[in-house]
Amino acid sequence: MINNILFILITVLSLLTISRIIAVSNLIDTIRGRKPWEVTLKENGINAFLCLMMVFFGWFLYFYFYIKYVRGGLLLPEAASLHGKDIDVLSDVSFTIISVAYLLVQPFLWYFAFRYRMRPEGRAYHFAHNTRLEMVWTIVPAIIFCTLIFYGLKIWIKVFFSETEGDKLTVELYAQQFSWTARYAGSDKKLGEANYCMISDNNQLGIITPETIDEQIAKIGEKYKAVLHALDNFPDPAKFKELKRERELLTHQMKVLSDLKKQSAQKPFADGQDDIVILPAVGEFHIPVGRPVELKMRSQDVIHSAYLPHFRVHMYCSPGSITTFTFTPTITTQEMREKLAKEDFDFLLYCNNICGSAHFNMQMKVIVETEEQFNLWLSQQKTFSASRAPANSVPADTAKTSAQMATL
Ligand SMILES: [Cu+2]
Repeated sequence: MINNILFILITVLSLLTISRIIAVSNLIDTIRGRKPWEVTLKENGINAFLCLMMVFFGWFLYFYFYIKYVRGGLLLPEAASLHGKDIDVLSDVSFTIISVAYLLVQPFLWYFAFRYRMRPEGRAYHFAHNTRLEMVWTIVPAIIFCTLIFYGLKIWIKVFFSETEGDKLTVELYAQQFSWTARYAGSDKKLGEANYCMISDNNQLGIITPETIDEQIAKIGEKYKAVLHALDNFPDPAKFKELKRERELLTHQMKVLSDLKKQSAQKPFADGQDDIVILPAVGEFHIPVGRPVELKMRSQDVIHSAYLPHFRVHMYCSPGSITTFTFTPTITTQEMREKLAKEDFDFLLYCNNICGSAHFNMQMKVIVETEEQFNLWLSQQKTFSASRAPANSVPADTAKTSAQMATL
């Protein structure tokens, strides 16, 4: 806070100082009998020389950053997915065209500013327009940009719409402040449905199964009763509003749960029972090499962004919708460790959208391994139903509470 105030103060004082210096120099010009807007030939010469120097300054900056970042390997790491190579070629082509245009065009820009500076012998030639010249500088960049856009579009279509060969693996990535949870479909190869009203301490993803519906109705019913009790016992006015708001939210939640309960009479909600949930505490999720992996992304709270730089995967995770990205890993973690001669190397999943105070630490390891290793790892994980603590016995009045809520 103090730093911010100091920064604002220094900026304001600096601006005031500059405006005073300009006022004083104008005053000196007036005393010397010179108009403030008059520019001498000497000043013009200095400006023109500085313009010429900008050519070398621009080139120096370009090559300095090129050596530091591009040659220094500070850009994207080696691509470890099938489509990653295409993305890299697209990026290299764009970068080359931009570099050539910059290195060739900007010297002309600054040179002309220098060449045609004001001089006593010279008088500017009035040059209104030249149709041929204007057509050239419109059509040439248009062709280059259209080529780049269509080339990019072609790769984008290939990445998002190409038919994935073979049996793809679906993994759900669930983002929340500030961790990732992964979920795999069980032997039925179907991810169970989920709903935010079903989220509880032992069902972080809100997976819907007949058991979780009953358990959640019981839990919310208890909470609702506690809030009603607190409201009936004349809480202090400050808390009254808060309690009323909570009652509203619980009523809504109970209504959603009652609807789910009604739906469960028609459909079994059985897909989620054998799902495998990898909680944030595990810190890593596994995928097989050479097999298409379909990521289905959800968010619990704010907009996050799943970023897997080695696989050239980047996709927003927004609350209320599911986003997907399919890619095929081509290098296992072990192979990459050997390539880089780094025993502790790991592929990482990051959050690439500033989502709060611990955003910087929102990451999870991705272990890429052979199909056999992956199948072995998956077979060692517990299913959703098995991993939950023994369900609390559902109170006898659950059905009654649910029926009461349904009428609200
Ligand atoms: Cu995030």
